[in-house]
Amino acid sequence: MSHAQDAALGHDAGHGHDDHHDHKPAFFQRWFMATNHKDIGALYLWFSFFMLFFGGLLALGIRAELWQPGLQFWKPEFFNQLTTVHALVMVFGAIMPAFVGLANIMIPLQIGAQDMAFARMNNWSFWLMPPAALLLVISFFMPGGAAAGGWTLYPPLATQFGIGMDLTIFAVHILGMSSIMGSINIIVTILNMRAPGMTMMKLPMFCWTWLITAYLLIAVMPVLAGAVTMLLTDRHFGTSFFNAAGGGDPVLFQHVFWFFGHPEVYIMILPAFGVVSEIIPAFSRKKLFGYGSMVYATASIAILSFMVWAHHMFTVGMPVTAQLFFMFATMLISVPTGVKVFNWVATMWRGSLSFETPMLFAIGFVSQFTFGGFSGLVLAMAAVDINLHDTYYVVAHFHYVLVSGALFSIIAGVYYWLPKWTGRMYDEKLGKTHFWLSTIFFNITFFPMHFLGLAGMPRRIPDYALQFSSFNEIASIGAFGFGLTQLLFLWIVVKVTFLKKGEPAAAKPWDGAEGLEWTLPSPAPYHSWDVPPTVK
Ligand code: HEM
Ligand SMILES: [Cu+2]
Repeated sequence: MSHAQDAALGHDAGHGHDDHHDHKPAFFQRWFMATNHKDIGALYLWFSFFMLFFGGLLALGIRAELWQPGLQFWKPEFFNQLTTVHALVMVFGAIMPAFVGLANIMIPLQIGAQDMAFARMNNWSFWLMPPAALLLVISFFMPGGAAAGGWTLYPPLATQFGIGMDLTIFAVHILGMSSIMGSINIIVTILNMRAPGMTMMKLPMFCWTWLITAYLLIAVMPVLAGAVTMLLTDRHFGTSFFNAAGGGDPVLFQHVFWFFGHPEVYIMILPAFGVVSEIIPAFSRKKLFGYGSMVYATASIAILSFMVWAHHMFTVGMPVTAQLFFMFATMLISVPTGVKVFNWVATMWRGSLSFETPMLFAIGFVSQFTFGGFSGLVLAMAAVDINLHDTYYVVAHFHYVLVSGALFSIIAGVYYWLPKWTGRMYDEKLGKTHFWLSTIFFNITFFPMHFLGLAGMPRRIPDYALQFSSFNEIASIGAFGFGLTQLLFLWIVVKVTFLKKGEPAAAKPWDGAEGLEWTLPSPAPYHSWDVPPTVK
């Protein structure tokens, strides 16, 4: 049958896709010149998986050193490089690209579009990432080593550091370009390429959260680019933005950085909200409670995130009125966040719940992310933060948000949509084992850090006083357990993706799932929607 005939007749989701119809480009074209949204999404996801393991290895380097007081493995300056590159790799290499990968695969499937709006730019967005990652990795081998000022790159250290800092600045520029192009693609796709009948208020929650996130990215990535460019000119071109000796001010850097940095943490959590808002209704067999309020809450969080940056700077010596403003503005974010948590719980309320792996990770997300939110609320209180600033309490707080928050939701999304991507069901027993081991080891790693912080252990140090020993030992055991557990995840994914083991998946493997993506066969055909669906 010719393409024209096929299109004229239309074809329903049930009929088989013969090779001629579903033809894919040859290997090199397919993977190195990719324009297909699902292929690019897969590249993003595998890239981020690889970076997760690399960043994880660096974290284990940190936890190995902190196993005991005293210096065991690393020189202090190398320890600082480990924390810095671990964080940069996790934030820019693992979490953000994983969400972009999910967006690439799922947004066209969910809105009934054939592909992303700018398919070739999409290829460029992806292929900027590996060279940027390479810059971060090779910076370890430069004289002076990799950047060591923490992921915040604060001056004066960042202006005085060796050439590794220049490579880091370059990497940040490239990653920012990639993010902005990816965001433009997502915004244009969602606004212009929805299937007939899909009004904005029928948009799946995952698309809504990504649309809002994309605007955040476009707003703040240039701010980060500006901050690191000013660092670069201070370092090499005789300016003194941040150099007190030349009339500059290091605190200016903190303002510019955190005007980017705080929204950045919402960039890593809003898409997570979207993923769990898809999964919880599916496994509760109910519609998402309060869809409209979820949309408005997400938008409110995004807007408020621009007004709270100085809660990272309570200790720089700001006027008490400014402290009060930033304290209350920060606390205000708990209102829309509370709306979201309430709605997830209300969705589960009296639902017919079942606890397959995606649901376990989604519930793990809601409970532990909420816990991380509460410790954030504690830090929002200026008077308390002055005591807890730069202690392990902060490290505990942000890992509850980033690991049991962002990372758990990504894992939940991978399990939820894996049957749609591969056409096979993953091993449910192994999936559940993965969930329980991850949850247990995660809490063993990061829960004791609250106590360490409250007792005064500073962050970013390779050595500590004797009284912190036992909790550090527990945290290190947990970290190695968590790392090993993720190898199980790798195995589960490899099994269905490459070894093609597992039951064939139905078009809609989860009976409570809703959305256009489930009307396509599993695996989804190479060209997503030859005939646009109509949404009633
Ligand atoms: C998966 C997502 C993760 C993200 C996004 C993430 C992010 C971060 C960030 C932003 C920092 C701050 C570094 C700095 O202050 O300069 C950091 C530090 C750290 N992370 Fe992670 N991390 C992740 C996973 C892990 C895991 C699984 C472990 C377990 C071993 C871990 C252990 C640490 C440690 C020990 C520090 C050092 C804290 C310090 O003293 O500054 N991280 N991470
Ligand atoms: Cu913040």
